[in-house]
Amino acid sequence: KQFEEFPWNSYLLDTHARPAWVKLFQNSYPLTNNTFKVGYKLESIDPEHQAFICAVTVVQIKGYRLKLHFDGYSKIYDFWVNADSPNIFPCGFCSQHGIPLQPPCGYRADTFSWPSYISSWKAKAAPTSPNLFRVGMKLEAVDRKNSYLVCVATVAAVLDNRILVHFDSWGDVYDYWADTSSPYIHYVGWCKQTKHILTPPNGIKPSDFSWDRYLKETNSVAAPYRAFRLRPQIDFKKGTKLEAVDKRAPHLLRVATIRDVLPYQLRMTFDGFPDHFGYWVDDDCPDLHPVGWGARTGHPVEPPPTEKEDLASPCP
Ligand code: MLY
Repeated sequence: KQFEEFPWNSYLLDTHARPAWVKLFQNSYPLTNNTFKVGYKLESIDPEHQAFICAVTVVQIKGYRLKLHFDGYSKIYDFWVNADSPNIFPCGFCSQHGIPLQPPCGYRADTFSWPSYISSWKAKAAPTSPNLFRVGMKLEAVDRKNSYLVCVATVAAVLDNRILVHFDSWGDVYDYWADTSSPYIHYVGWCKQTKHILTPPNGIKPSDFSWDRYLKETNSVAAPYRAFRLRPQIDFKKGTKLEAVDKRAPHLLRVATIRDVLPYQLRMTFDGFPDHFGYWVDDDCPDLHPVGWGARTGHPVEPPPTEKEDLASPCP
């Protein structure tokens, strides 16, 4: 090991704190090693523009995490993912699934093809239950970039047990991939039933919008009620500790504490940093890990800064 492991045992004793229960994490400690290597090419959903699946290259490895670079583009767009991320695919995946691939900068989508390439990682697990969504079906979905809005939406693509949510009348920059069990997607009529305001497509007044008329006009159907398989919430407890990627420095894994819990969400803070550096994340966020994850996967855990380091932190 080239780095010192974070001393969780003594830290928990010193701070009189308990770790968040290991079973609460999606894939607590990975059973496989990260077999990616720097230089490997693959296809990845663009986290900032999810309607795009792009040609990317692994540029850095840290334990079970990898940093990906969009081929031909500036490295300011580089981003980190877990080695088992459901958003990365082997080369050729898009063409096998009839999905357009955004080629490296400077290449044309219609002529680009991956050179023969042998992937060294295992195939993805099969989807758990049949996905009843079909491209073109309508639904009511939370706009993840404006999360107070529930809007008229369409299934733009289907992949295993996920759908690409697209907002009617808007560009695809708001599109996002949602699991069929996501709490952010709802059946047609959900807003009415639960007394939420439904945001209609641009140009239609909320008071004028009617699903019946809209489905007829757009010659489309509502996604069936059974297609929505709302997952259970994860029972994280306030005050417990975990290891979390810091979204402001996504190459770092920090010591964190759960401060608040809401359905499907939790607010965490980073130990040694002021409370307002904390933020809300989904309870199934892939950047939350149990205590000991860094040590097991070969990723350093940043020790919380102490007073000595002259941070604006009110350490006791
Ligand atoms: N104030 C924002 C809201 C955009 C909402 C888009 N959703 C519905 C897809 C804007 O006008 O840009």
